[in-house]
Amino acid sequence: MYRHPFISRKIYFTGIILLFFPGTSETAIHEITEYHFLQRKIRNTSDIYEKQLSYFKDLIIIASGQRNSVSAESLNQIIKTAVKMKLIKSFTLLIISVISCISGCSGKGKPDESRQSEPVQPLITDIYSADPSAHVFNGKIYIYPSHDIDDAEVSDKNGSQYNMKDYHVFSMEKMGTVPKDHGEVLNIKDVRWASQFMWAPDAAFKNGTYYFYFPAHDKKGIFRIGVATSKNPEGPFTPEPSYIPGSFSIDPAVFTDTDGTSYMYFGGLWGGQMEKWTDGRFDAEQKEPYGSSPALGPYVAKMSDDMLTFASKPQMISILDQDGNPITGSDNSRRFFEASWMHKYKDTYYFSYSTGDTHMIVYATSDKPTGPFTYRGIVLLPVTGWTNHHSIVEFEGKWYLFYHDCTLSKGTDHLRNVKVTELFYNSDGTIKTIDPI
Ligand code: FUB
Repeated sequence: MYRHPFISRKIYFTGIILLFFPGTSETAIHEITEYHFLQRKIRNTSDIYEKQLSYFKDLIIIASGQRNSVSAESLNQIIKTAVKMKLIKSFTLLIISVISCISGCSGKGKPDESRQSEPVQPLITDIYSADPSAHVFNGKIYIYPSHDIDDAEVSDKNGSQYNMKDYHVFSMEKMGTVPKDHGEVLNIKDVRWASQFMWAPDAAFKNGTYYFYFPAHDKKGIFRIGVATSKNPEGPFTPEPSYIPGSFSIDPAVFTDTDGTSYMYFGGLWGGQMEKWTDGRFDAEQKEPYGSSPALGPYVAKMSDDMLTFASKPQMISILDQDGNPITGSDNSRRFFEASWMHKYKDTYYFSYSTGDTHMIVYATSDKPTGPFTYRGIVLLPVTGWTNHHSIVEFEGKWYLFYHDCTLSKGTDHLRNVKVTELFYNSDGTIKTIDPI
């Protein structure tokens, strides 16, 4: 391709982006050019295919987020076609640009995205906080987040840098007010069975008691899920002497259906260890399926009436594509990774989750709480930081997405802050994708 000798590569590249994306913001241009140059750097490494594929997906997400013109389904179609055609090298941006432009210019883009007009500010600022599980109890919003700390001796793919040791609870009387920090409600030193890593928690209410669910490593370094109780939603919580029998992995989310039955959804790959469990046995060497094999998890179990144990053996939930085929292990932009959440909207069950290494919150729906679920689209595009984790709650007639990013720490992955933004549905029940800018 001809390039004027006096124009630097970055300016030249920026020019191409602006040509195809006239409205693209400075930040997006920066991100896209960074990805472009990163891709050039990795060209000589041995796992070039994997890296380029993941680069390609990220690039499409950024481009579509900016253009508001490519739906979730077409994203996956583009990825599949590009992979088949091996078009994942030098012309990626051009391809994306042309597809996005044609789709946008012809007005075929779906009105399924809600763009924030200005950046959402961190909601909790007195401590670092993440993985917010929000619930409405007694007419107030209660937030049960992880409490991030800067105690990272090691930083690795298994998330050893997320070395959290306690939990705080927050409440808000009204949306738009500063959440009240109720202080520490549970500390790892008071949990007999746990050794480290107090990750994403959740809470539930039944028969006059509040239940606080949390994952942590047991003394053997295996993730289990514990429960602690209180008479008040703001805690403090008293832990049970042992973890929930039969529990494993991370990110519990407890949903109580309109008939009063409660279910726990849970699981997470890599550091979350879900792939290491087969038939109730832990095997440290097990890896998640790749290629065309169905992806793993999440798991669901019915809770007993006292909410302290599972009333049924955890079952793996199926997440299917629009044709009824299971989402596959290599479909990284749609397969389950971690961060389960369940909510019900107009009699439909919405299971939402993080795609992990593609950094999105996506969702699938069903007419039953245990599935099978059909993949429907993206709830939240990637935020600043590696992890993406959320909850969805209705409060005073509006729906809200609680999530986190790394704004306060200026991008440190394990020092996150909770945010909230309104969530909207389309008339067909699909969720408008949120672009966090
Ligand atoms: O906060 C630790 C872990 O990071 C959570 O359990 C995951 O969902 C991810 O957000």
